[in-house]
Amino acid sequence: VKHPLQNKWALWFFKNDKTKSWQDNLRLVTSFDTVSFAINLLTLFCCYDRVYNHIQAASKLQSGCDYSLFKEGIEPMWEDERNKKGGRWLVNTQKNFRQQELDRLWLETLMLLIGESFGEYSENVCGAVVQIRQKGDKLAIWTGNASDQDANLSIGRKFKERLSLPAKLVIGYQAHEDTMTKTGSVTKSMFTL
Ligand code: M7G
Repeated sequence: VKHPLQNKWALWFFKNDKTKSWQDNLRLVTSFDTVSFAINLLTLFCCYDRVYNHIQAASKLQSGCDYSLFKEGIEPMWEDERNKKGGRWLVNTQKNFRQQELDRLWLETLMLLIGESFGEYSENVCGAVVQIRQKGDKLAIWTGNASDQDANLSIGRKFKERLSLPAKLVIGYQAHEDTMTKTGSVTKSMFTL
């Protein structure tokens, strides 16, 4: 029996090749809408020792790479109609965090999305991104409407709680519009948790 998921999801991979444009570095890996496919995929993400595994754990990617999981039909970029007015809850991690915790957090995030864990606000969720960076890896959930404070706060609380982040680690919600046009290196958060 093929148990359907509520949404169809697409996994994307970004590899930083400076000779190409940002959008040309983005590749669709696969899309799926069944529970069994999702479980297989999640298993691949955590079993990174196998040589035949073409999907590597996030922590094993090179610096500059991203994975994104988005609802089918939404491209993992600011320009998409469904992201344009949205924003993201951003978790900034410390350098030493990658080996210990990053894969666990990415798996939890994928399960939150695929499991439609945000109740009435699951519809506001567009996708999630993990970014491997020298200066500290990043993990984010993207939502579709930066002005919908109730939805975003509820999603942010659930995200922080499910990842079991230390209470002192502050996560911020940033509108893509602000990220896009930022002048300094830090985008101002609309709210923090
Ligand atoms: P990043 O990879 O999100 O963070 O953005 P990083 O600074 O830690 O590497 C780096 C750059 O990638 C941005 O300044 C943009 O030039 C480009 N970029 C990132 N995103 C998410 C987008 C996007 O959605 N659309 C476009 N056109 N460029 C993007």
